Amino acid sequence: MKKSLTLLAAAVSLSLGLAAPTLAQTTMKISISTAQNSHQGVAIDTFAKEVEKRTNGRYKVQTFYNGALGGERESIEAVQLGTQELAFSSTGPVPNFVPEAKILDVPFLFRDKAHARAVLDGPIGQELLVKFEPKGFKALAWAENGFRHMTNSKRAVNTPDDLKGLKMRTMENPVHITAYKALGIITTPMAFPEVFTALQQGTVDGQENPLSVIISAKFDQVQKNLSLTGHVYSPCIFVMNKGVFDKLSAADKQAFIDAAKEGTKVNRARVDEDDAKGVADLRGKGMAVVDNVDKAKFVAALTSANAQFEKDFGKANLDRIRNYK
Ligand code: EAX
Repeated sequence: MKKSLTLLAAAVSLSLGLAAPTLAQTTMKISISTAQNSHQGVAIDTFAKEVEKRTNGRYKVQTFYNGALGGERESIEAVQLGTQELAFSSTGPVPNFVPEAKILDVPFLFRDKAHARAVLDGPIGQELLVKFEPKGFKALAWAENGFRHMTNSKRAVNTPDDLKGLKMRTMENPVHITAYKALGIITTPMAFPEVFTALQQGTVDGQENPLSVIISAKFDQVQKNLSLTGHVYSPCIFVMNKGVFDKLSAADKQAFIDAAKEGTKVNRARVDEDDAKGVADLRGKGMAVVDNVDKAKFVAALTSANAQFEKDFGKANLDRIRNYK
C-alpha cells in the first residue's frame, strides 16, 4: 500500500512535470500603420519580446505592420470590439473614441519633446490614460510619433501664406482639421495606408507627419518640399481591449504595462535618432528642406483656431499643459 502510494505520487509529479512545458499559450495581435523598420516597429517588436519574456512565454504577441490589419481608426475600433487584442496608434483617430484625448493634438501646445514626454509621463498623461477605460480600452502607455512637419509637391512653405490653397491629406482628427483650415489648407482626411498612393497620383498635394514617418513611409519618393514647421506634437498610444486586460492576473497586468513602457523607451530613442539625422537623409534623397521656419508666424495664423480650442478645452486645462515643468 505504502509503496503504491509512493508510486502514485511519483507518477503525479512526473505527469505535472511533463505538463508544464505544454501549458496553454495565448496569442494576441498588435498592429501599426507604418513599416516594421520605424519608430513604431521597434515599439511593438520590443513590446512583443518583453511580454513573452515577462510572462515566461505564456503570452505571445503577433506583430502586424504597414496597416496589414487596417488603418489606425480601424485598429482602435477592432480593439474596442475585441476582434484584435492590441493596437499601437497615433492619437489621430483617438478622439472619435475618447474625446478627452483631443487636447493633446492642439498645435504649438508643447515646447519640445522633453516637455511633451514629461506631460504624458506625469499626472496629466496618467489622468488621460484612465479616460480610455469607460470606452472599453486599457491604455497601457503613451509613446510618440514626434513633431509633425509639412511636405508637398507644389512649393516651398516658408510662411503660413504658402499653405493657402494647398490640398493636404490630414489625419481623421477634428483638432487638426480645424487648425489646418485656419491656415488656409484644403483638408482631405484619409487613413494612412492610402496616403502614399494619394501623393503619388496627385489626389492631394501634400501631407504632414514627423520625420520618423516621412522617412519610414518613403514620402521623399513622392514629395519635393519639406518645411520643419513642427506645428503639432503627435503622441502615440498602446491600447488593449479592456475585457482581455481585466482577465489577466495582477502580475501579468503589470507585465503588459511594463512591456509597453519598454516599447516606449525604444520608440522615443528612435524618434530622437530620426530627428537628428532625418533632414540630412531626406536632403540626400532629393527633398528641398526649409529648416528655418518662423514658427511665430504660424502661431499668429492660428489665432482664431486657438480661440476655438480655448473655448472647447478650457484655457486652464491648456495652460496646465503649457506650463507643466
Ligand atoms: O502613426 O496617420 C498618420 O499620419 C500617422 O501619423 C501615421 O499613421 C503614423
